[in-house]
Amino acid sequence: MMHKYILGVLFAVAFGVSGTAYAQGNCTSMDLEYICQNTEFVQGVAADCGLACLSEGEECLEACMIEQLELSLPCIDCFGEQVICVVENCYFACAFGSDEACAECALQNCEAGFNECAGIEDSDADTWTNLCDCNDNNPVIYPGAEGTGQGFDNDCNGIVAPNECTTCVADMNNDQIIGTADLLIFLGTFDCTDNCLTEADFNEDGVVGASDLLTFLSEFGLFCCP
Ligand SMILES: [Ca+2]
Ligand SMILES: [Ca+2]
Ligand SMILES: [Ca+2]
Ligand SMILES: [Ca+2]
Repeated sequence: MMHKYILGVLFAVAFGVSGTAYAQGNCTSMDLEYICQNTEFVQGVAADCGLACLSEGEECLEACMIEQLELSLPCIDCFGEQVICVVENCYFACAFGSDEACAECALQNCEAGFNECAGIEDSDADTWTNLCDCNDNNPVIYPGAEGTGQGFDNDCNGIVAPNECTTCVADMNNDQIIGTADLLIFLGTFDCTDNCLTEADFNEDGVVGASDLLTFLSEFGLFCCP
């Protein structure tokens, strides 16, 4: 009984940590990552296809883009809507004005709608949208961020630097990450009152119980210093 409940709570927490990467709009988190890695290329293809399909409409544009980009169709639909928006609102600026005038007009009229369609947002207001912010729910995590020693990959480079890791007590398997493998080891000792695995008895009161669980949860998902 107890184990089942605890397991549910822990997996809800585990899912919540990884679940933050899922986008709400038409573009999947894989789409957003692709756009982040290939921003200029994607913009160039969208502009070229938009121009090539100016008189032919949305289907032409989608076919043109899907041929060249590794994006899902719902995500490409957002680019189609954006081109229609630009044609409707910025035809004169883009057909007869400078590139800057066209871009400025598109930014003012069509950027917000595109971001909403694609699910692009900056939830933690650190100026990096979820396109490239590897954690858009934490303002000390974004590309190029300084290490804060809290166990996060602050600068989103996939490497945990000495100024990013933290001191952990719950790294049961000693792999410098608090994850589901540690969770399983911890659960194996939960409710133990006799001869408990001492590593899981974080507060050293002889019982692996609720307060140890809270300690475990507070470290879940963190990167630990060696
Ligand atoms: Ca952000
Ligand atoms: Ca962030
Ligand atoms: Ca890093
Ligand atoms: Ca571990």
